[in-house]
Amino acid sequence: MALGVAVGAQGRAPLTASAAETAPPPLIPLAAQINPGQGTFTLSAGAVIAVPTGDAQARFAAAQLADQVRRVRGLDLMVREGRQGAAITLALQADAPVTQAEGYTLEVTPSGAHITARDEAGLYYGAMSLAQLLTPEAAPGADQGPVTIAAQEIRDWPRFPWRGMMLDVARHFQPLDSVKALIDQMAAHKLNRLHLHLTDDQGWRLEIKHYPELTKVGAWRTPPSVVSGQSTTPYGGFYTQDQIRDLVAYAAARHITIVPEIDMPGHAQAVMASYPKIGVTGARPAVAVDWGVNPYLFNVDEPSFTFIQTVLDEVMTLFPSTYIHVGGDEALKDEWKASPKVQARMRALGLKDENALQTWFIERVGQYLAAHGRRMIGWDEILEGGIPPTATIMSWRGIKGAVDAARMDHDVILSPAPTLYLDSLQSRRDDEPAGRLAIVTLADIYAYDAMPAELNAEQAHHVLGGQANVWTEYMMTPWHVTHAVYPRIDALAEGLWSPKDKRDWRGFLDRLPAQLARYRHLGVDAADSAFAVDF
Ligand code: TNX
Repeated sequence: MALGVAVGAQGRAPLTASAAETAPPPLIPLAAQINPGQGTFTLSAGAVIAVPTGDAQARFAAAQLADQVRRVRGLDLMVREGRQGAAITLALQADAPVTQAEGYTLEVTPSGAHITARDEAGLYYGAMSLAQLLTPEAAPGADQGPVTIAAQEIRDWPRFPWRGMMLDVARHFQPLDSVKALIDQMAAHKLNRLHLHLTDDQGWRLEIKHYPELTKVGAWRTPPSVVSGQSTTPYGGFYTQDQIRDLVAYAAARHITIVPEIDMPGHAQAVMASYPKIGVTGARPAVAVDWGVNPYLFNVDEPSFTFIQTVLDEVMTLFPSTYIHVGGDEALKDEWKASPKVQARMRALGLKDENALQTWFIERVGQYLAAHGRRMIGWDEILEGGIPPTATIMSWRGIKGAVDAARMDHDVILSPAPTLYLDSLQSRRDDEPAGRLAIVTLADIYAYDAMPAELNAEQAHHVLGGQANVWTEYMMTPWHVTHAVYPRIDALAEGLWSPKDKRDWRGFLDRLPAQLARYRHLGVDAADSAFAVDF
């Protein structure tokens, strides 16, 4: 592969004790502070990781550390309670030096490595950093046996609290194992929000007990011919509530919150295919087989809100996330314009146009969520009729929506197209798999700063962070999702976690080969076309 700068680093000789002291720390995302120490620490097979008695979360973090070191380096480590004879320790400490949420201290001395944190997420991220330090090799064959790393003290904490990825499981259903594999890598990269786009015109992917047709009908569509040949077997899938509970717990153990999205009032054709009366016209379309923006909208009458609230009741039971995403994007208003009943309701409510009606609609849902202790997120289109008072804005059409909303004292999350749209192509290479026409390279994502320069310090507090979105119109297989995500996730993670003044593109490229080697060991098929551009 044409690795550019990374090639030199990939051919590097295995680390010796003195090289370990000078090599770039193989950390992605880079830590906030790294202070060099004296000497080196060597870890051999059979070494012990000690966790406090009875701390199940710390034990899990230690087990994850051991698992990564075993799979990437081939070293077996043991996890046990009690510090006696331990090479590595993990401990929650109320007075740990790093005070920021999710932060940690990792102290490496010639006799061991010690992680302390004030919260469990910090302990977990300390373990993830140590796993990277212990798997530093880029050169094939140099990555087995005892490992020697430099003595150092790392103090680290996140730049943003919201470090997210969105996965569209509606356009092409994504199997649970693939979602879990994504969660594993998000956690290793210190990302902490997985936004699942669960519903769209092309499919409804979440079992709702009150409305079984949503998954009996709405989860299936006529297969694309490339999949089916001549077959007419329905194409799609959905997650049962038991599967979702398992997935939410799997993510939570890795300090990731799953944020569900139920898209409304547009992108709702699969709902109308299942329950036509919830729509404006009452007509029953088929579940969509094509992409783009379709006309089907939720009605604005009471049965429609009863439906939405009942769905959200089940969603809130399944997903503990404070934030629930209600979409709000790309809702063409034609059906609302053409319906005398909707127009009459609009006038009765004193609303001047359909954009104002959308704001009223979304705010009504937001109030329902607020009454249940949750908070509503919507895409930036929900600003068009005036900002719904309870909304947090996720800005995708550039950053204007985020800037406007932050100035109006609303929290915001940045995920602008095309830069953070991982359905964008990575290169102009002939074998680049299909995607949106924009080319978004690793360097583009690395250069992206989720803090809009337009905001003053007070408004900046409203920026929760950013996320990259994996829309799957083009991604029929888990392989394609993997190709879109890796290694661009590395650039994303560094942008959202590491301090702005630590950003260093060349340094990132020096640290990347070790990460690519980890991907190889873990069977993650990262896109080499990410490097087929001039840096
Ligand atoms: C716009 S981003 C959409 C999605 C598409 C995506 C394709 C947003 C809120 N809506 O429905 O999948 O573009 O990149």
